[in-house]
Amino acid sequence: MFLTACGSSPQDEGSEGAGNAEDTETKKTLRIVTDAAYAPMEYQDKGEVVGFDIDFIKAVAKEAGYEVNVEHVGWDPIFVEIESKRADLAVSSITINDDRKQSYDFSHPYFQSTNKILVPEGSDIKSAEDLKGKKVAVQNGTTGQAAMDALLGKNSPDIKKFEDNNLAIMEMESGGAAAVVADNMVVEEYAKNNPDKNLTVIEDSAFDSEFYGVLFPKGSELVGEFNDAINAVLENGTYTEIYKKWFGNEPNIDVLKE
Ligand code: LYS
Repeated sequence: MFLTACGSSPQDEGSEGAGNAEDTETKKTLRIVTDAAYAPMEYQDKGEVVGFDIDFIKAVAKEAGYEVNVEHVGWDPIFVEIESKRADLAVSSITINDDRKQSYDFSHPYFQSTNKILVPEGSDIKSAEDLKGKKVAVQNGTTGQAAMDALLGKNSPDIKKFEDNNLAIMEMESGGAAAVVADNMVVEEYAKNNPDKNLTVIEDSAFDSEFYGVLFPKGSELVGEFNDAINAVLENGTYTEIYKKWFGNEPNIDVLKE
């Protein structure tokens, strides 16, 4: 039988096929949680969770020797699932910041990002400063919300918070908000894919440069293994391949090496 004792007895050593013990080991399946409402980073397509982050984490997990099961749970639940250790890790365009680092562990940065402003074409909003006095829709608990808290005041009624970013965009489209503030890739992709909606994306140097990391429960033993695997996919061309598939151009990998 294959699945008896772990420590092999001496007579096993000469037996046929006694090569790599890992070959016969079943790979552990990790439970990965995400908020699949942030295209093109993570979203649902015909009931499947897809996106840059999903291809990325699958490649990294494969490199580290794990099977994965990616589950859409929503943004706020991600943090509950990770803190309670019900999930092994989360990948969801999650910006590495000091606040989150107090309660969670992060991998090395794997993606650079910044907040940008999405507005209808012809809007008089041309900069972050112009958002003052306007209703702004954001996803609750994001760096976009934090940026608006800083700009408009923490409990400003002008900040409309939504459970996911698609709802924030819908709020603007139905006239309930003048703008959406969210990560650049997401608002740029949305404006580009919906030309009939006539939307414009505004950048402003007032928004910080941010880096996404894989989120783990504090003290997770997976962090080291995943950092090694991330380095490997960055170096062996897999990351570049996935990046090109989703964004059509070459990534700047150097910026990820702090
Ligand atoms: N990168 C931002 C953050 O971490 C937005 C993430 C939103 C994901 N649905 O706060």
